[in-house]
Amino acid sequence: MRVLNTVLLLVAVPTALAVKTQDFKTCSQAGFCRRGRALAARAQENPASWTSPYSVDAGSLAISADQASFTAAVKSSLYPQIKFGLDVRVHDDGIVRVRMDEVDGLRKHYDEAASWALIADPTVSKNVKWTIGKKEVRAKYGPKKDVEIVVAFEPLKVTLFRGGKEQIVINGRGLLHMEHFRTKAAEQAQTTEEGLNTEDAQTVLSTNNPRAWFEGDTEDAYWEEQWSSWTDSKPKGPESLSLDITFPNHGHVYGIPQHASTLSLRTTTGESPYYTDPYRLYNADTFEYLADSTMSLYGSIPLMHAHSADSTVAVFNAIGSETWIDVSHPTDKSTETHWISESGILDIFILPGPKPEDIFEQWARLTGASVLPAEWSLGYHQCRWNYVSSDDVRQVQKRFDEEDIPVDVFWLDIEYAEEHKYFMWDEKSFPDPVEMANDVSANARKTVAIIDPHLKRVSTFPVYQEAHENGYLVKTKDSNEYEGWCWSGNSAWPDFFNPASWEWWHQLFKTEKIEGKFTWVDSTKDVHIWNDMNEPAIFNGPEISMPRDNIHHGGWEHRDLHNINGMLFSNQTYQGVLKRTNPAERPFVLTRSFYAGSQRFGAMWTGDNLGTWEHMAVGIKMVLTNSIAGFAFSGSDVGGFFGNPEPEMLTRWYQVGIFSPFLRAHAHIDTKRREPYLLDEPYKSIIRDTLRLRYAMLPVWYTAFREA
Ligand code: NBV
Repeated sequence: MRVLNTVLLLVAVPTALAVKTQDFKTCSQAGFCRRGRALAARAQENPASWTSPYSVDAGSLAISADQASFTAAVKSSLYPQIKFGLDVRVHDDGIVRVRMDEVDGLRKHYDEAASWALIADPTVSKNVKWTIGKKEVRAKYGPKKDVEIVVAFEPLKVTLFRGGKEQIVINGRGLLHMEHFRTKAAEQAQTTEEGLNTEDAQTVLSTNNPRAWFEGDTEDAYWEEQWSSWTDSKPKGPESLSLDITFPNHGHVYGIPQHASTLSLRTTTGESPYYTDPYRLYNADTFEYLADSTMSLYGSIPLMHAHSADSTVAVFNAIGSETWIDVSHPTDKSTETHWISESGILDIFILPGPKPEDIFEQWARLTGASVLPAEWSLGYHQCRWNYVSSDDVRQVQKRFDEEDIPVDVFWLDIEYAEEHKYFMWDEKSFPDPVEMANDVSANARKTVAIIDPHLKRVSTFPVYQEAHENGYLVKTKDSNEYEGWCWSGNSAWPDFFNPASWEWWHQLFKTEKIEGKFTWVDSTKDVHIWNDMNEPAIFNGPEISMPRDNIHHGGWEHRDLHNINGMLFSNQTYQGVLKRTNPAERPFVLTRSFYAGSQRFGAMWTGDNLGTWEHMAVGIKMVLTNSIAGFAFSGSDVGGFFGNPEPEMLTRWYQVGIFSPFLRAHAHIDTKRREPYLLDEPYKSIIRDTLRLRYAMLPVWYTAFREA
């Protein structure tokens, strides 16, 4: 079978197809990741002498009036003048939130990631009492009072116990480091004081420097960073966050989608690592991605489950910037992880479990449950890039009916839109979009059309024009409207971090005329939406995305919130579609990019896979991993996006696809048509039966979603 598969693979996909790895960074090409890994290496070289410089100032500890939380000052022995504040609280369902931020710093670390992910401000438990000891503060809680959270003062260490057994340990390995804001000048003066010649001061901290053992002896990519042909200006200087999280009694960790990798996460460090780079979270358009890799893909959910036979716990690291996660297994029954993020505050949620189903409940209470899909959206979706005209759509629908193959939804990719100005139909090929949608609806089916975030910068495109006039677009570091290159040519991107833009976006989806405003009168309430390229994907940007020093609402840099960007786009699309009907009908929105909380707004798919057996297989693991991270409404392109699958592979792919929550066949513009009715027997009938099995099981799917 293996040999056969390889032969089929060669037939199906030319070998040249593979992600352009040179377009994406490895850890060693990202300054903050190098610094984080170097810190871990120094700790490992000096296990006896290594201690975390961070400690809690016991005298400052203040327990809240309701007893449920406490705050305390934290300091680093390396920078006694820099202040940090710690805030620890237990929610009423037992989740522990640990926050730490720099206090009165030169600038502010991005602290809004959790506010986008969470459904509400969690209520704090009334049944927790902290006991302050000499060396630590602790609280026992839970229905059996067998859960205990202990915050040790020196060095700072947070441990969750259950039944006296360690579950989660934060900073047990002393890798916690929140780089404080500094100025180049202050750094120079400081270094000079310590006896260095001024010429070297900017780049060399010297091995005599008491801080060098911890921070390293060079200012590695502190103030500017070159990569490929791009320069990242880094006006705020170093601000990364390094954090070790250990599960001393859990041999398996899961989650942190999205990667094309195994379900149980593999070792990335140590003697014989399976991977050499950490798992990366940096939403990017990694088309033709590898089928076994830690490379980042289109979405990021920084939630990790740790599992053993008798306990499941989880951590959510609420961070919006690029994050790398090293995983190692010192023994079969324990796991060490090291999280390295470019910017942001420490904002960790500890989910105590103890069973997997408890974690799902705790996660849903925190970030929301999966949206309850309209039942039709659990049926079969037929897509390709592109159905080229309204008559093409009608013809495809007719062929499905003639062959009695069940289908519920017909999709339109970017070529429906004139010059890729989304919402605007290409009048030559789609002269009658409303009639076309109605012809689909006449058979109780739906249409899905794509709306991407790149807005063509021409005054004849009202959507761009309105965004431009209202100042809703992302800015460059010099406060100009950012211009990038995408399908629509020279384009701009809406900034949904600006709440003022939301109403404007919602109104675009209205199907009735509103005087003086653009609304989508050329659509119907049965046209639902596909959001693609929302990482955002930008052809001429670094790593096919947006420059990190671009500026969003509130003055935040793109680097701070990059991984959250895609979720805001599908969220606002969902709200717009929801509002266009009264009483509201459930919207269907598919998104490629996502973050923690995206499950509230629709479905996701695993992006541009290849038509290979490896991709068919890894798609299953990716969909399951997404479910583990609370985003159940997920699927992979059936048939593979790139390549022309042989009939057997395509048939097998349908057999796999009907067991994923979201079921859509899709194909690249350069592929041959492959709608199931085009196949010869026995394949056509096998696929028909396969799809009918899916439909026979719809009540099971619908009920499972209700329960989720
Ligand atoms: O819109 C065209 C494609 C789409 O078909 C695909 O599903 C997306 O993942 N899109 C990416 C743009 C670029 C494809 C090379």
